[in-house]
Amino acid sequence: MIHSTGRDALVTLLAGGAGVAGSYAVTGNTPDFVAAPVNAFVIEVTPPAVIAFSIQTLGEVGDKLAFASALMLTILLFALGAFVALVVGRRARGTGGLVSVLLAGVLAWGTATVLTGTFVPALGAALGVGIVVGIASVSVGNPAFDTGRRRVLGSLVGALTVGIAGYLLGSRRTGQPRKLPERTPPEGHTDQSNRSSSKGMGSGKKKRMPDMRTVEDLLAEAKRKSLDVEGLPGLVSSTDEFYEVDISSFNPDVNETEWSLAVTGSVEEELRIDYADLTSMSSVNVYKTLRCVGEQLNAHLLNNAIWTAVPMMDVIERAKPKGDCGCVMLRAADDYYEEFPLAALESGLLAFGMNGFSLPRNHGYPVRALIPGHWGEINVKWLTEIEVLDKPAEGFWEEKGWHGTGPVTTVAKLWVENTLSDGRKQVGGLAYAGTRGVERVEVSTDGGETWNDARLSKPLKGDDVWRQWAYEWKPSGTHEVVVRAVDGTGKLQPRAENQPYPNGATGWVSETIS
Ligand SMILES: Nc1nc2c(c(=O)[nH]1)N[C@H]1C(S)=C(S)[C@@H](COP(=O)(O)O)O[C@H]1N2
Ligand SMILES: [Mo]
Repeated sequence: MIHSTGRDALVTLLAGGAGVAGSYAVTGNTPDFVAAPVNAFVIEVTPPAVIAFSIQTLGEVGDKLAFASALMLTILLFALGAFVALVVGRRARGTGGLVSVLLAGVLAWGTATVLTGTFVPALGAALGVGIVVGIASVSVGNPAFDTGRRRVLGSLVGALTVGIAGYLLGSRRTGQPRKLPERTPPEGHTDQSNRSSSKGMGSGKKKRMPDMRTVEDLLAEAKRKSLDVEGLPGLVSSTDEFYEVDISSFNPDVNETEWSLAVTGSVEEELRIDYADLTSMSSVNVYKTLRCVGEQLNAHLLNNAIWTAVPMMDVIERAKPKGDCGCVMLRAADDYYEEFPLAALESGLLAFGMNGFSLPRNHGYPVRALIPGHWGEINVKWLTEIEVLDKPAEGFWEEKGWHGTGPVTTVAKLWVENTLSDGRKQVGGLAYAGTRGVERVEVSTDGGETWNDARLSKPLKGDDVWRQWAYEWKPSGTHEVVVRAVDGTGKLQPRAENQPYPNGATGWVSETIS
């Protein structure tokens, strides 16, 4: 038999769990879910060094740990309220059950409202806690059973039911990306007419002609240029395989009809643009590769997609930015913020499409920033505001000691290792050097004594794209294979070995192959 305080503790924990599940039923995985602010709190109070370690060493496991501890803390918080309600109810005698349920509900609702700042979705939590406390209170009044055990069993069944229902309801997927309409070229437009008319103007002022390539054109180009190497990722990553890095396990769920982007701060005219306006502006389809500064040297937080986007300056310039530091703060719906030089946004894009579809929620729906050549973190997702600053400030990651807004470093990854039918060994991977481009990849099969040029995929037409490489040789015994890239300026990938924190991992990838 469980001792009665033990029983109370168990019942209140179950009620706490039901509260969290009830909240999830209403909100799903969004910031309105009660565990989201607790998760943010956990990240806030975790020392930056621990976060850096978690990102570098634990990766996704670290995220899950943070999430699990947030969930536990939230359950405890609701359990506390349920405990108070049960104690008070017991004092009230006759109407005690009703008092407990009402009090438990009100406490849970209050807690959830304070946590999330929204009071309607908080009712889900109140309902969850109320149901379990209700079952526990009713069982108390029934003399026909061993009330202690019945309370625990009843609460368990109640909590499980709420838990499963909450999980199912909350996991309903909120909106799928939809296929973007094919853009129709302007009247009478062909590449040819474009070129001749630009010459014909003869003003001497070169205006860049709009890039009219469709997503299908780009997909076809990538397919044509891909190396035929078993197991090597393609030149365009599918949306599902594209890596994801977020500051929170709870991504914002922004609706495009309520979304807008504001250009604020030190500007002549603050402006606000909505989704319909943005997507009706003239847009381009481009390849762009993203890489996270927090990844290990040979990890896979490196992908390339086709993005549909509007040049950022087409929007920012309308606000006529002033600003004394020449810098801006990009802000997002998940309270993420990153600071960046205004001048560096010249080539920036506001992306609303990924691989021919509207952006998926986890990659920043409805609109994200893309900044060619820079680490992933400045490619702000769920973008809501561009604030022109008067004096420099620090971004989210920079406050935690990272230097992740600068240009990416050069890297060659060694991702596949094959034995060909003729007995030769084959190694391959992807190489990336931001806007400098990859000029060459060199492979050594003797630990760095001698070097050979790898085959490279033909460069994709774009300013910021990776390239595939592959190399084959006749093996004899064990080989220490080392790869390194040379960027478009002729600079060799740095040899010095460094961990990702704070400037991004450096060194040459090497593998022993026998
Ligand atoms: N709003 C917001 N934008 C963000 C982040 C984030 O957590 N919140 N993560 C950044 C980081 S660290 C990286 S590496 C890229 C990853 O983009 P992806 O998840 O689409 O691959 O998004 C960046 N933009
Ligand atoms: Mo990142």
